[in-house]
Amino acid sequence: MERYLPIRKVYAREVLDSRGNPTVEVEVTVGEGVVGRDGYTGRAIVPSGASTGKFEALELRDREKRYQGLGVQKAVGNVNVKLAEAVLGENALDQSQIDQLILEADGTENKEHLGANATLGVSLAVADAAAKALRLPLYQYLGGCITDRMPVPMMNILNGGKHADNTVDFQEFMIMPVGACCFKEGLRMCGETYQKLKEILKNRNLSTGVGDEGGFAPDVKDAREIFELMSLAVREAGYEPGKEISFAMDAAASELYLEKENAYYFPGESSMKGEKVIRTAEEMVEYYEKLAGEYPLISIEDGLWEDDWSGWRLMTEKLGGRVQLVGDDLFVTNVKRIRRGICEKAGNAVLIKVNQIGTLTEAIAAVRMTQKSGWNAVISHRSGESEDTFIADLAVAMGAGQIKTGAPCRGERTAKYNRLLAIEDRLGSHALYLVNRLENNYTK
Ligand code: 2PG
Ligand code: MG
Repeated sequence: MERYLPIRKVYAREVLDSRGNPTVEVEVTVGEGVVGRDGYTGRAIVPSGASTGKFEALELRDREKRYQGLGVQKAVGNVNVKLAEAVLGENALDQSQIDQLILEADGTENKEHLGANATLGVSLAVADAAAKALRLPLYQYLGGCITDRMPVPMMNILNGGKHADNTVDFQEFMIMPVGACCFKEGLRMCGETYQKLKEILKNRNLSTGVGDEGGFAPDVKDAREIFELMSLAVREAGYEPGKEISFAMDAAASELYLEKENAYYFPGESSMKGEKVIRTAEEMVEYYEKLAGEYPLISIEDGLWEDDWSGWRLMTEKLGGRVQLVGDDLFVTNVKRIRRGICEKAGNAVLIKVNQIGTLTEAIAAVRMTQKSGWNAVISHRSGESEDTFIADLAVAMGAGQIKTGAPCRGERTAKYNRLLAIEDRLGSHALYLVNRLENNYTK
């Protein structure tokens, strides 16, 4: 690395996320001059999940009285003392070296010493500061000079599971504008469908309140009823389901899995139907096969729980040829688990969440391994988010082709969509949309 851009200051504070829980914000100042005069300051706010995978890097919480134990003062202190010590004076342009120093300062496999919320905050803020110092947009700094591929939004319009207090057991129901000509038009198509869905729910006296990711959270019976509502909303918005807008879902099945019964329990469906609804792994796969046969369902995330490798293999065998099977809790953005998935043919796509692994370099390694094997990487937000838009730039930088970042509602979600609009604007006629395997393999 020829140019030297020293890290001059690292500072963290406790701020709030979209659920009102504390999280870590980090500011990193770089530059050769006097701090505050001619330095450049990058910043990052760390997201936080609700349906977290058990193999994720550790999010350090204070476990004290304030904020019901969820304070992050220890993580903040770790940034301000240990991580600052580790990276001060180092070259911000050498991201992998910075992340290596962060890993060494922590010294554990899952970041349990300093907390992945501390490590990630520093890692992302360093990249942001470096981009600013070079006067490059972040996506270009991360992705290089030929960075032109806009992601297809995987837009959540109906929330359930741990993200809402309703009867919907699967966590996320999403739409993907696969027939759009560009990101901006895709966003419009999704936004219009979202508003139609609201009208439909209202007319049926169903709740139009929203869940953690901005999707509606009505009490409905089961996945079929939801896909019917979604199909209607798409049609009423003037689009053809399957041709212009396809469906995706995140079952978040680890949350439904009962170890004692080795099966998946559907509490909401059970209460709505007045009978206990429970499905084995084989029955889950059959259920998905039926849903994908009846509706334009092109992507299923976490269809089975996070350590059911044989179930995932079965699901991939039966469905992998026509449906994108995304591992979130299964892979946790961890190259070791992704490698196993690729070898065992368990899944065919990976959800990438930067805070699951705790440094930018490791997250990028996960994307690269995924893409190298011919799989799709989907860059994703967390259910607890902020106004930080790093993942929008990351999705473009990685040429990921897909981004999951919630509904067209709630500022922390629209911040990412609005950032992508600005990026597409800036790319102008160079911007590409839907030129990937998604189009070839998974569009019905
Ligand atoms: C998921 C995410 C994001 P959480 O399961 O994919 O949608 O939810 O951040 O709660 O893990
Ligand atoms: Mg998920």
